[in-house]
Amino acid sequence: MIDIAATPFPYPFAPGKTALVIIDMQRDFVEPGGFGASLGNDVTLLHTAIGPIASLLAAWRARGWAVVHTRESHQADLSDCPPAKRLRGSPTLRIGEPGTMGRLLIRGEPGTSIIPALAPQAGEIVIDKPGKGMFWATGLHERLQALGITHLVFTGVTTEVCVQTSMREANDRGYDCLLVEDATESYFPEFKAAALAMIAAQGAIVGWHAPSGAVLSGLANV
Ligand code: C5J
Repeated sequence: MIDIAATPFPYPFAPGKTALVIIDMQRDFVEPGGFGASLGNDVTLLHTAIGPIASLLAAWRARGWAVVHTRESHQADLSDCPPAKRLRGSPTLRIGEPGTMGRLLIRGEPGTSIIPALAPQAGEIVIDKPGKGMFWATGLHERLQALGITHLVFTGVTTEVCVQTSMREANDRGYDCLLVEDATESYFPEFKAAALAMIAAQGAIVGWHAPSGAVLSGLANV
């Protein structure tokens, strides 16, 4: 085990048993014309996370460790999209309606593809998830168990929605989880700050957080 400098205390990193998780770095959240923009958000706020995620991804790939990419997406007939999700609020476009990157959040449409800077490579796990959390209706837990994964390092968007939900789901399943501070972003900076604080509160009740620099320096000799 390696100790990574983290909040609220050092994170015990398990080389080879720690998957890098990249949540929903898909065009629908990061580029204009997608689902994130349809909800009235400034998608450029998410762009600062791309560089740190790319650095972590390169570190994992260099070591041959497991990488998980997720995409929030639905089947074309919307049979896995509850009306409560599709009909809530007043977006300019709803899930399944056509936008500039195809039908919003529909599998196989251009908007659900991962942005080119972080495109998955052969052998990496790619999960299409109908919910905010990455374990609901995906079979991911069984795949991680089969690989002997015990620890998860989280990155991606958005911090307080799909990232935090996935991290809480992972914590309940027994994984030790670290969220990388500069490799996650929100449309709401104050929500990102609050999510980081509540994750690490009460003795890491959901997990740890640390900057990407601390993770990369911890791995330097592995
Ligand atoms: C949202 C996500 N924000 N990936 N999805 O609806 O966080």
